[in-house]
Formats: sequence, C-alpha cells, structure tokens
Amino acid sequence: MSFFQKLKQGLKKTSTKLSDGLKSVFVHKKLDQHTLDELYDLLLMSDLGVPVSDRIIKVIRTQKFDKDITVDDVKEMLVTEIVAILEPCAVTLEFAPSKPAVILVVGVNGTGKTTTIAKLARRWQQEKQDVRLAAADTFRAAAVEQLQVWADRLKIPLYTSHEGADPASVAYQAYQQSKDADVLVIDTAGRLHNKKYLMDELEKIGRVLKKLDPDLPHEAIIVLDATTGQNALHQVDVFSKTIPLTGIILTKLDGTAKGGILVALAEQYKLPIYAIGVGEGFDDMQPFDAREFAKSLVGLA
Ligand SMILES: Nc1nc2c(ncn2[C@@H]2O[C@H](COP(=O)(O)OP(=O)(O)O)[C@@H](O)[C@H]2O)c(=O)[nH]1
Ligand SMILES: [Mg+2]
Repeated sequence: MSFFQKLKQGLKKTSTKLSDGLKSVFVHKKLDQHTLDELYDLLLMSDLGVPVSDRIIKVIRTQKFDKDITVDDVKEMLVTEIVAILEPCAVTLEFAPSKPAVILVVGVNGTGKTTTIAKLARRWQQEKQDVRLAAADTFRAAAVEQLQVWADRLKIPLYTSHEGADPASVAYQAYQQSKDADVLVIDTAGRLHNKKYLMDELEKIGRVLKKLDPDLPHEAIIVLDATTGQNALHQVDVFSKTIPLTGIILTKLDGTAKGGILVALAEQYKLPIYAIGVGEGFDDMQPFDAREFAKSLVGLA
C-alpha cells in the first residue's frame, strides 16, 4: 500500500463522517443561508475549529451564494482552503548542523511518544544515521523498559537510569556520551498538567541542556493524540509555557473521526508538522504532505 492509500485508509473515519454530513447538508442545488449554517456546524463537528470554519464559510459564501453547488464542489473548495492552511506547516525535520542533533520529545501520557521515537529511530537508522536514545521518562520503570525493548530490537544504544532518577541528569549524561552520534532522541515522562512537579522536571531538562549548549535542544517536539480532538490545542498551550516547542507529531489519526484537529493546530500555532501517525506499525508514520492530507480528510480520490 502506498503512503497515500494508507493515509486515506487511516483517515477513513474522519472522511466518512464529513462526506456523509456533506451529503445530508447539500440537498438543495442552490447555496442558501440555511445550508451554510449547517455546513458550519458540520465543520465544527469535524474538529476544524472556529477560525478555520469561519474562513471556509466566508470563501464558500463569497464564491457560491445563491449559485448551484454540489458536494464535490464543496470538497474541492475545502481542499483548497485546507491546503493553504497546512502548506506552511509541511516542513521536513532536518538535523541541526552540530552533532549530535538533540531532539526532545514531550507530551502527555499515552499520546504515542515512545512508539513515535521508535519509528523515527528506525527510519533514521535506515538512512545510516548514528542514532542514540535517552529514556528520561524515569517516572515509571515500565516506561524505560518499553523504550529499552525498542532499542534492543533496533540495536541502538539507550541511556537511562533507575526509576525515580533525575530526568535532567539522564539527559545530561546521554548528551555527554553521544558526542560522536548524529542524533540523540530524548523520551520524557507523560506530563499531565495537574502534575506540576513533572512539568518542573521538563523545564529543568530544558535548562540543563541549554547550559551545555544554548542551542539545545535543537528540537522540542510535542506528540499529540488525534483522538483527543480539541484538547490537543490545550496541550500545546500548556507545554509551550514550559518548553519552547519546535514541532508537532500527531498520532492515532487512524482511530478517530477528529482528524480535522490537525488543521486547527496548523491554523493556531503554525508549528511544523513533522509527521503523522496512522497506525501502530513501523510503516504507519508518514512525513506530512499538505495536499494528500487535505484530500484524504475530505475523501477525495
Ligand atoms: N492506532 C494507533 N495507535 C498508536 C499510534 N501511535 C501510538 N499508538 C499506540 O498508543 C499507545 C501509547 O503509545 P506510547 O508510545 O506508549 O505513548 P507514550 O505514553 O506517549 O509514550 C500504544 O499502544 C501505541 O501502540 C498511531 O498512530 N495509531
Ligand atoms: Mg512513553
């Protein structure tokens, strides 16, 4: 299956909901106010968010009010607007010129950080990069073990410490021992915003790395779970107060009808979207392509 087919398959729940909705909204041939109101509700229900939905309604009203319109016309217009929003965020993750590139991975528990790290590590390994991992998620022993399993399977060195060890010191040690590597990826604990001490630890990781080199970490990527819908926006707000974020990876697009959240995120934060997850397997993480995503989202071939 090609990337695009997999993406379409992954976004099936979202696109089916949207397509079915469009079919029931566009029953009259001419575009009237009632239809526009219903379309607006449908866009909101698809997790596109208020600013994006406003923007789309405005364009469709301007171009098509009182004129004939079909579901396919609407889909084409949706794709055009969504691509315009997503395109600036379709940025490839490039390693910093100084070695190792240090990539901090953050996000709340269960969003897919550790699996995402394994997928990234495998991809870079295939590209002949010298990859190192650090398990700074010392909060739970099971979290370290989970990354250890991946590291063993991929035969990649993993730096860690005992349960309850200072995560900042794990990050520090890992960096000191990875000077000859191409990339060091640091896994962190799932930090719920109601556990302030975990956020303080994350802040400390950032501070300790900065002391080693003011450019560190080169990337601080937040991993978000698409099934949480609008709450993903809140998570970006909270984490960016603790550590300046440089990009987003959105996972579990395959398990939800809330795929529109990616557009809301792009519109609001304009952060690079480095990858998207459409399944649990290694090959289910893809680089992000704005047009393919938009087409898959609305269910256009
Ligand atoms: N369906 C699906 N499941 C995913 C995806 N990414 C991660 N998962 C699953 O989400 C669960 C939590 O992942 P984990 O990496 O442990 O999250 P962490 O707590 O943030 O490190 C695991 O069961 C993963 O297999 C994805 O893109 N799609
Ligand atoms: Mg984890």
